[in-house]
Amino acid sequence: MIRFLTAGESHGPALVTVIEGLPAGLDVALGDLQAELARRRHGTGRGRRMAVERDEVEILGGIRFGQTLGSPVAVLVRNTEWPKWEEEMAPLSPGPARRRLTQPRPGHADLAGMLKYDTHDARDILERASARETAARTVAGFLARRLLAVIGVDVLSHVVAIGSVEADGGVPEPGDRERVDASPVRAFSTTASEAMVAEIESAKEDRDTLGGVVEVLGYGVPAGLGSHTHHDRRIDARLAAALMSIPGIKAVEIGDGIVGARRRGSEAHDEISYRDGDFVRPTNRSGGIEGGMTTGQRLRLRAAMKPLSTLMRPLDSVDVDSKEPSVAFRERSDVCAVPAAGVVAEAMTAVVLAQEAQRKFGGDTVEDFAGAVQSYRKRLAEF
Ligand code: EPS
Repeated sequence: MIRFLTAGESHGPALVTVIEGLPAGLDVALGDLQAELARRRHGTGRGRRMAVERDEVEILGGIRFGQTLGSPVAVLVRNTEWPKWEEEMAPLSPGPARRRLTQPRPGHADLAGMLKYDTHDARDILERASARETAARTVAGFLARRLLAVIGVDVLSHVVAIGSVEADGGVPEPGDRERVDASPVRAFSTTASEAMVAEIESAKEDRDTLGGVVEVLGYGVPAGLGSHTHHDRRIDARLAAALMSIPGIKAVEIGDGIVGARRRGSEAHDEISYRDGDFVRPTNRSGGIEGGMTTGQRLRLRAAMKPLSTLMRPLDSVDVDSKEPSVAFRERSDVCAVPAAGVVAEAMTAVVLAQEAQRKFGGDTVEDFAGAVQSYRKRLAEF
């Protein structure tokens, strides 16, 4: 089973991703990985760091001559901002910190983390709670996507809401990736994109922050990934957990999950017919998942992100040293990170799809894997 771990603090020297379980023979190009990391940095509403951070990548293991070996892949993403933090984040110097952060931000991991790990410096917590870590997840997502590409599966996200501005309902196809990425907020429609940019500019002027909603679409996903047979094999549960694990994500919807709950059964499902040797559905309200298994229809998931909790007009808090009322500390931050969250949501979705595909089809080499998928597709065609 493919699995991955990441390590590294937001302002530490680097992030590391270790991903294992990939078959041998997967083509990997450094330029493509760098391009994927750049997609995550882009977007109106990101702070100054995103303009200067370069995500310097080094492959440390698992890849030889541009192909995976079947051994764990280890990738280092250097924080090019590290020189500014060398003292404050020094791994070995005895300290102390020049500035201890003692007024936790409501909505952030600060207070719960300080209580749990017994520290009066929120930096000990926020450095790892920071969404910087999602750069390392993007590496894992990139490799998972390479595997999915072998069997013609593609994953694409777009932003469907920023604050109170909603997109008009258009859904991109795989060929629309460049168009979505060209939008400063990764929205599919130009009108929505402009309104979302205006919403972010206005929040920035008010020194406030914004959340929003991203939609993730999976194309070419074969029927039968995941399983109804056990709680932890249901792919909707696994995808929801994967998306919910992204910092700031507070709700996940599969297909018409939320609106569907208000409909009658006669209006809530996707009727089945048989045409030209295939089972077809006139609608896709399920979002491509029934009974914890993919149906072969387009996968459609949504993830809602809360507004960022680092505010330039900080909320009320308490100083953990004096216990006196205070306002939360301020850190350099973003106004809105929803466009980036979409790229991370693609990565997490790709990891789960690759895991489930590999669980089903196995294979120590890309050829074994592709061969198993091909014979399964043949079986489905003859069903
Ligand atoms: C983040 C705050 C900002 C973001 C950062 C996440 O960082 P800084 O405080 O260094 O300016 O830029 O995001 C990234 C570094 C990234 O790569 O996405 C936070 O508080 O979570």
